[in-house]
Amino acid sequence: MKIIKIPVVAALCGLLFGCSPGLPAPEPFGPVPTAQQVEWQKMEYYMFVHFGPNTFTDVEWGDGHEDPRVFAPTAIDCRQWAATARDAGMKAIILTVKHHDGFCLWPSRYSTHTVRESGWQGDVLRDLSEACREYGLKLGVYLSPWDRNHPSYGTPEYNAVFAGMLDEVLGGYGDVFEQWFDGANGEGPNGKTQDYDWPLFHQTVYRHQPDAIIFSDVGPGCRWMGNERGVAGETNWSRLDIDGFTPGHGAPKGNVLNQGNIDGARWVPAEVDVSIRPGWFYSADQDDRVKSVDSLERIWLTSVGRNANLLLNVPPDRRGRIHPIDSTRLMGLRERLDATYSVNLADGAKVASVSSVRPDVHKRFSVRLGFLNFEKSNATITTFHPNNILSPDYDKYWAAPDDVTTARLEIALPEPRTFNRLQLQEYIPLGQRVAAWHAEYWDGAEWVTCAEGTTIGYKRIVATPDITTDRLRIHIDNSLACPLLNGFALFFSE
Ligand code: FUL
Repeated sequence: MKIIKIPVVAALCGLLFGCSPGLPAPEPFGPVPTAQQVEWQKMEYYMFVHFGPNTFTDVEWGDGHEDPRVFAPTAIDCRQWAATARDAGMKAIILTVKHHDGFCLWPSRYSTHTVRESGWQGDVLRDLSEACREYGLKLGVYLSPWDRNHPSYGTPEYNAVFAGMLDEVLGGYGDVFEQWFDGANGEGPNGKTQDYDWPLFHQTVYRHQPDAIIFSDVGPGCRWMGNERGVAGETNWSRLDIDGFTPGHGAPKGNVLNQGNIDGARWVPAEVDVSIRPGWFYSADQDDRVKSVDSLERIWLTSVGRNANLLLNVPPDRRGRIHPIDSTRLMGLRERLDATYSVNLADGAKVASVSSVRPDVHKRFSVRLGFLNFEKSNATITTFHPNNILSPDYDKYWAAPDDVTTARLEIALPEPRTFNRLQLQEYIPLGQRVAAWHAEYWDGAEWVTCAEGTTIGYKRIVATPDITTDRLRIHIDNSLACPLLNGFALFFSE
């Protein structure tokens, strides 16, 4: 009896219930970010802090022989760094707890070249972790595997030493959102280079900080984007092939890091690291070469505006404080960004027409019982409605049907408005898809192209001439799978 019961019930259901067809949410396309990588991407902007003996010796790469007593900040104040970062609109600080000279900014028991042996008694990492907590910032650490001081460097023992240092740093100071691994791998004090045990290093990071993003030339959490000028590729895929590559000498070519791989097997988004000064470490003779607000704003467009996060280095001076020139520039940039990006000129707009929308799974169904026919209908669902591109809700997106790889959306503004920045966003939790797009505006007589590009990714901002219009069209000219957009905005920069 039991064997036939199920098919009978199933058959009856088939007869009695009818469900209109529709499409479920799109399948992920290619590699997709982890939840941590999506949250990381939303951070957009954070501070790099290079600080150590080099600050006191005016060199960029200490050789590891410097007397640790040279490290002697006179008025160190990590709360001042945190206050500056917060007021600049940054979300975190990443500190060089050990640079290539091997000097540890915490009193490591694995080294005799640390703050403990220095001219200053304390623990910079402790102070900064407390300051970050106080100011609502996340904390990240840069720990250079290359060590020009440690006697075991260049021998297998060093890998255990380095893992021990990671244990101390990642296990003793609270949450760490990003572990920064420098690719530089030169000779140590005994003239040898080191064969790094990356699997051991990664396991150690994840054991203490399972949610951390690991930065290196090849991720796996995020990648170096190939230059220190602050310029990510105009084409920038968050996908990368990393099998067979290693950080440093074994890394993919610079242009690959800069643009990613269109069909890369792993999700490894780009991070743009650049210094506000010519050098990474503070040097008084560079006080007159701090980047201008204009230059920083250009970097914003070539980093955050090109699907990358911006890690801007602001090195404290010999007092152990951020120099007033640097903080003035940071606040100048903040004012400029607020003046530009806090007013979305697409507010109140509607998508007037769209070439296609993904139908919802239709939630209407009918029940037939003999001659009785019950109709039950939920309101029309608009899960993938094109107006979602104008919604501030990150997880609402417009989607095309599965087989559609080109599209056109026409946007009507409530009245003519003047803009010179156009911003698009793809819904990356389901993968990166768009490979070519352009935008047009109606000039009163015809459609005129005002922006074009290849990739979009998490965020793409394009500077345009000043344009006044009440109608725009976004064309997706090529998408590797059905496009999903969750953001469209217009801004004006004075
Ligand atoms: C490089 C290092 O060699 C520089 O000194 C700096 O720390 C930069 C962020 O990374 O690889």
